[in-house]
Amino acid sequence: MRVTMILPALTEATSPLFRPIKYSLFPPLGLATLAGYLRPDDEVRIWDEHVERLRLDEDRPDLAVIQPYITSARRAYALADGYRARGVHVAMGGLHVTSLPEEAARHADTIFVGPGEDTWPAFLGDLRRGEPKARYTSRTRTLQNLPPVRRDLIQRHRYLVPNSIVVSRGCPHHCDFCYKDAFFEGGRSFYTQAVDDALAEIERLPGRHLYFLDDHLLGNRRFAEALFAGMAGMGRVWQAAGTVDSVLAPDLLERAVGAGLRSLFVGFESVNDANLPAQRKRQNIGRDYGAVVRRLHDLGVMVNASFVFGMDGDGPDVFDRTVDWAVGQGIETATFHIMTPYPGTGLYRRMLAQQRIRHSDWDLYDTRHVVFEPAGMTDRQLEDGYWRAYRRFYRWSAIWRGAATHQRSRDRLRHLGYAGGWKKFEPLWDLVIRTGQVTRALPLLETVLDLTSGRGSRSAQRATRPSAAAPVA
Ligand code: B12
Ligand code: SF4
Repeated sequence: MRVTMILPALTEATSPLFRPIKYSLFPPLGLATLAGYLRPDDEVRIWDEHVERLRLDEDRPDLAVIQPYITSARRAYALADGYRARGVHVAMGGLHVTSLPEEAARHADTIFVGPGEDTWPAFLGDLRRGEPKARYTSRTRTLQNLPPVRRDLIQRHRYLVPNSIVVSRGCPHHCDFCYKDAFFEGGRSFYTQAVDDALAEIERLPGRHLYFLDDHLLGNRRFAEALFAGMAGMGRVWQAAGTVDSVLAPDLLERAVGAGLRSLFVGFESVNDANLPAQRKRQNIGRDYGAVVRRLHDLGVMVNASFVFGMDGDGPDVFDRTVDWAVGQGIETATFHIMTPYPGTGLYRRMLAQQRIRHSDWDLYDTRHVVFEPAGMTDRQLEDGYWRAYRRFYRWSAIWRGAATHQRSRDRLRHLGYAGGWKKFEPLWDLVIRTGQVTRALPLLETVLDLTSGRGSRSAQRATRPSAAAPVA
């Protein structure tokens, strides 16, 4: 069987003028995971429109597999329509399809609702027998006995972070604005690989650097402890995401650092305590955010802080307050978002009931545009404030001020290198991407990440691997 798998891009990512580095960070891991279920004699290719031009006219496979995110849905549907017009069977799945199956079904022969580990192999069997169904809905949630991810189909040289990896699905929490509950509805919403399988996948990855794309790598303590114990001594440096409560949990972060954690994405979401209960962000309520940052920094872990603007408790002062706090804490990088009600989420239902959704132009659901009616400010104030926050946080004076908060000179240097490197040299990154040299920058990233006093590694030596740790969650 001939199969083409496509990750479509939003327009900005394909611009001939300027392409932000974030679109050349990670390969299409979801598609490479699905490709693992194909047979060795199937002829398969993965096209990632973020990094290459698609050659559609010549392409007439037996099956086209397309993965739309909300911002690329329009492009995904156009590609799907084109393939169907050429008589190709089109399959679509993933987060956006699960949120809006009826919309996606208008452009596909088969759609998948929820994660694909059970439904995708069932579909492939049906298709080979000539009996594909129009819709498959996931019921069985497990990461046991997965075929290996087809990393051989990934063009590693096109990505700064070719070693992205996921060892779990979902998260134990239920934040109102998050896509997670909608995607995993009808089954378990947090489950992990067997620790030995995760370690084997890590062993297969060349080089030192890893980026865990798991929603919450620290979400299952037993799994995380066993994973970190298994990774200790591998000499990896890695980045991941975790919640504020997991950072404060005793002795878990130490083990992560001992296994090579050097930077953590943390969802602080809001410096306004009043916003948290409405967003069901229970794991953040009453937590001392300053203590979270200090604990990470004390262990040599850089912080990538995520903030959402436009919650109902936010007024026009929220932007400066957030940036001042983040800079004052010495947070190295920050990601700001305008609150965006994704279809399928609790937030979307609430906004819809209050008639506050402005439109369904998914292109603009990119967390940079206001798509709902804010309570505490105008649309203009919200969008301007969002852009101002980025400018203020990443101006050199703020980067210097943030770096100066660190006690150790290596941490100050690392702050400057990392924050400056990401945001101050975007045109240089653009050039590096266009000349196909992006992987050459990986050793630099590894060096900057590893500029740490390494205090945490000692604690990890103490960590032992629990014996009954294999299948967890
Ligand atoms: C890495 C990442 C990115 C990367 C690159 C994406 C890539 N190369 O895949 C970058 C940095 C470019 C990025 C950018 C953005 N992202 Co992003 N990103 C992610 C992240 C953290 C991980 C994605 C991933 O690799 N997951 C691991 C793989 C294994 O899972 P998967 O891709 O979902 O695939 C599995 C299933 O979905 C299913 N499946 C998927 N497709 C199909 C198809 C078929 C036929 C079948 C059967 C099954 C199936 O099976 C797969 C294997 O298990 C997710 C969060 C998350 N946890 O998923 C957000 C996420 C996908 N991003 C999101 C958003 C909003 C964005 C941005 C708009 C944010 C912004 N302001 O810039 C942009 C624009 C994206 C675009 N191009 O349109 C949202 C999407 C919401 C939605 N409803 O679509 C997410 C969920 C985060 C969130 N806030 O909720 N992102
Ligand atoms: S902690 Fe993060 S991944 Fe988990 S539900 Fe909340 S926003 Fe979603």
